[in-house]
Amino acid sequence: MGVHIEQGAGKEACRPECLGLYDNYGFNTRDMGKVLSTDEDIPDLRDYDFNDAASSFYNNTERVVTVYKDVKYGGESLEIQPREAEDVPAGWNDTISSVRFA
Ligand SMILES: [Ca+2]
Ligand SMILES: [Ca+2]
Repeated sequence: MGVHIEQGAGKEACRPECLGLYDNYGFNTRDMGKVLSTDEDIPDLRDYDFNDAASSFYNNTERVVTVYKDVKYGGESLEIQPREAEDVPAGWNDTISSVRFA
């Protein structure tokens, strides 16, 4: 399905079998914002105007996904487990620049 960006809140705003990245903490439930849903690798989130933006995530897949602070899978990385849904950890707010599926 590729990459979709829309306004939305809650885990249900993440498309099925996708990783969802949310503009704001708490899956945009406190402050409405954009959610990016993807089922493919994204080497550069600037291509989708979603660079250094994500504050929470929902991995709505059975695959491990790794997110990176720099484009092209560079810099610090964070593994997100299948079905994990969280605010980004300390030091990660508005830093994610690329996304790769295992
Ligand atoms: Ca943010
Ligand atoms: Ca970054």
